[in-house]
Amino acid sequence: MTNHFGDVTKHSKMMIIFGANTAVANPIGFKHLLQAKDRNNAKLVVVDPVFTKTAVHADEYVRIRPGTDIALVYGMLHLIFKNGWEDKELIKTRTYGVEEIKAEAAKWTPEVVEDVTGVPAAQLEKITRMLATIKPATLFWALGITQHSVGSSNTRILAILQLVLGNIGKPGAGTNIIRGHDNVQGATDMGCLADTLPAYYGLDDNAWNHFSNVWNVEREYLNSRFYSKEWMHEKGFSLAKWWQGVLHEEKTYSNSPIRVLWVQGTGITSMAHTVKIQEALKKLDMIVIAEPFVNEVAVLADRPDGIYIIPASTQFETEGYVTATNRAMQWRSQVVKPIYESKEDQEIMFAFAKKFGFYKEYTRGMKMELKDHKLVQTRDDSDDNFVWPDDATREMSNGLLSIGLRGISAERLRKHQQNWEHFDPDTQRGLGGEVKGEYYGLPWPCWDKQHPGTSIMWNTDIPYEEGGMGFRNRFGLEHDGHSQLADDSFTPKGCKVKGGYPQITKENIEKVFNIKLSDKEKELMGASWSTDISGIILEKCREKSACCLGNARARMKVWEFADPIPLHREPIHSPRWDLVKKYPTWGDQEKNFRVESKFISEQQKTDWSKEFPTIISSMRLVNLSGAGMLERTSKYLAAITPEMFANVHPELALKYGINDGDMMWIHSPQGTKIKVKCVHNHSVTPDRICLPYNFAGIMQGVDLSYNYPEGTKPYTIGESSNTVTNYGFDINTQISEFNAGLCRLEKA
Ligand SMILES: Nc1nc2c(c(=O)[nH]1)N[C@H]1C(S)=C(S)[C@@H](COP(=O)(O)OP(=O)(O)OC[C@H]3O[C@@H](n4cnc5c(=O)[nH]c(N)nc54)[C@H](O)[C@@H]3O)O[C@H]1N2
Ligand SMILES: Nc1nc2c(c(=O)[nH]1)N[C@H]1C(S)=C(S)[C@@H](COP(=O)(O)OP(=O)(O)OC[C@H]3O[C@@H](n4cnc5c(=O)[nH]c(N)nc54)[C@H](O)[C@@H]3O)O[C@H]1N2
Ligand SMILES: [Mo]
Repeated sequence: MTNHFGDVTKHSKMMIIFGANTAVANPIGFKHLLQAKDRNNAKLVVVDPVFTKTAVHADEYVRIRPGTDIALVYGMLHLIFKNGWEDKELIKTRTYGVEEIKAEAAKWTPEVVEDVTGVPAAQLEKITRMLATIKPATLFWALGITQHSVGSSNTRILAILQLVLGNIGKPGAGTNIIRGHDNVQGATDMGCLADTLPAYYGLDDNAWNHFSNVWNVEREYLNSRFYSKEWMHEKGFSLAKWWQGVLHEEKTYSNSPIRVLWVQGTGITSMAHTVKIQEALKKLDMIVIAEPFVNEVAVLADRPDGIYIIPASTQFETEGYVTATNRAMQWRSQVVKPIYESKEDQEIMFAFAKKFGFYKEYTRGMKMELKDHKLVQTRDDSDDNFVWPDDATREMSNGLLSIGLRGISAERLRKHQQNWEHFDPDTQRGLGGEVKGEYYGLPWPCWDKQHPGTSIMWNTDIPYEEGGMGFRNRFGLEHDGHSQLADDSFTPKGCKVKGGYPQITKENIEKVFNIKLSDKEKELMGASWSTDISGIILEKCREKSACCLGNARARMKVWEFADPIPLHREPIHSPRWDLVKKYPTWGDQEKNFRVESKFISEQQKTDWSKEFPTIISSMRLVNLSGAGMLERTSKYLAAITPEMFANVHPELALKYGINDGDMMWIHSPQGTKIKVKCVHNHSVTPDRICLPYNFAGIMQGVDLSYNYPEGTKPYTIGESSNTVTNYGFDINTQISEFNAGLCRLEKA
């Protein structure tokens, strides 16, 4: 999120949601949108293929065909440029690449958009006028946007839309991506990703060297943890296709198949292709599950041995901070000590590290402190020489400069927890006492210990010391002969460097800031702001009221991507064969993370829609979460949705002779099937169905009840919708195409 929910309540006059069912998935967050309607008379537009509980509250509901948002947004941009509604000043002085966007938008007349997306031309005109003329306007998105083969292009076109309209860096505006799980923002920040080290540092030598410093372990030692040094720079297997690392059916880049799976905090049946997952689970030598609950991985595996379940305690039994959807950190206290024989997650990991002989190196980062601009080890390597979670929080502050965590500490975050009542709920600013002027939870970037946190990203109307910043300069100073820095006419408020300037490095700091470094400073300073552990660069930035990220142009064109500007491409399995030819997907990817990924060969193999005429997409249930194992063990939550089902328009269902409440088979193009209850429902049109993904325990009609250890079977089990999720992955992130695929119904 660039902004936050309180800001929406206070400032937004216009809200547009693409592909999020916030009323169900974030009921508390959604309350803020309803308040904005009440308090600011804000208008709400909801773009969704399904008439959801969120859409019920919309002033305008836009029913879009799944996977066609890029076409719709180009249609909006077409009208924006035609009517001169764009923010000309911002575009001219602070962005790059608009000409290509304009050229693409010119092709998307309302008639073409209507044909591709199903959205009537008159409605396109209406919502574009609303978004372009009511200010400030904020934009939300979630999984309806990301879970597509074009997911990353989808997210980019929405950011471009807000840039073109000047709805960025301002109260009530922004691009607000609503995150999912509790602390999912924190999990990605901490590096639970297959392609980066913590805080998005990447995997190159600079990144490894940085962490070798932060953790005080020799670079050689880090190298030695890998089969060979080259593997340090390779992306890992992603959660979406890890099973290919076991099965090696598609081309796979690893020197041996995966033999052991360690699962800690994911339900597995929540991932696409559960039949493949099941095959992989059977083939592994060993599976370890560290969980408060049994987790249906153990059930799906359908194997007599080689499964170990380690009892992990829940979040109520541990202490530390989590990061919310708006980048704010919340300190949480331990409510009870871990019960029975369960252990906190970090204790399980410490035990693992001890067993495998790297405990000393694993915990040393927590013993490092900054003294006179130098990171020094202040306690020896003996076992219990650190305080959890305080020292872990300091380790993050020492090292995770790329997202601006230098300003955080256990002490500061605890203070926020203890002073809730002193924060304004709308602006999230501390009104008095110890937290005066700070933003609740120190939303990152929180550059240094005096910084209040960044409430609204890219806000240039407030000075750096109050959370202001210009756009980041990250991709060089020039591209195709065009400067990537902001125009000289534009200076963020209070900044002592006039006009555009680059991100701050040791090499350019003297010139950009017009200062002279002492020899000592030169000796201590790291190469750039993100690796300068000494913090001297950040000190100089504070003196100049200048953000270390620079003052640059937001680029609309990502020249190193397969599509430098977002382009509409039909889903891998599209219901429109005529459009597949016109808007084909990408060529097959020989190496995507560690496996090949099929695109065009799968899309154009055959007209899939002949045999599989119905679109399939996902939804969430308010009573169940994720793979659902946790809530389905609650009698009361389970009773709300006692069995797995799919919403089907009566007209479609009756075509197959399926009555309301009948069981039916759903068949997928890859030859898998699930048996679920048919619920006649008018939220969907006759060309599409939607189904929850929160069930497991039945596979292709086979009840796996016998696999649950005694007394652990939840109150309800059912087919996992991911058994029929279609093949298809985003080209950059490898997220599965959960939200656009095809299927065929059959009466059971
Ligand atoms: N009760 C409950 N709450 C949850 C969760 C849960 O499992 N249960 N999960 C949490 C998690 S992990 C997450 S990530 C969030 C997710 O939160 P949301 O993304 O809001 O949840 P979904 O229900 O998947 O909503 C996605 C919407 O996108 C629509 N959609 C599908 N395809 C398209 C498309 O091509 N274009 C557009 N414009 N829309 C499309 C779908 O119809 C659906 O209404 O929810 C979180 N909250
Ligand atoms: N078809 C379809 N599939 C989807 C989606 C969709 O929309 N449609 N959404 C996708 C999205 S956005 C997400 S985020 C995933 C979610 O899917 P999962 O990541 O599988 O989500 P959960 O079921 O919440 O799994 C979390 C597991 O962690 C356990 N757990 C809870 N607390 C703790 C703890 O403190 N420690 C440990 N060790 N374990 C704990 C829970 O018991 C649970 O089994 O599903 C994805 N899959
Ligand atoms: Mo999620």
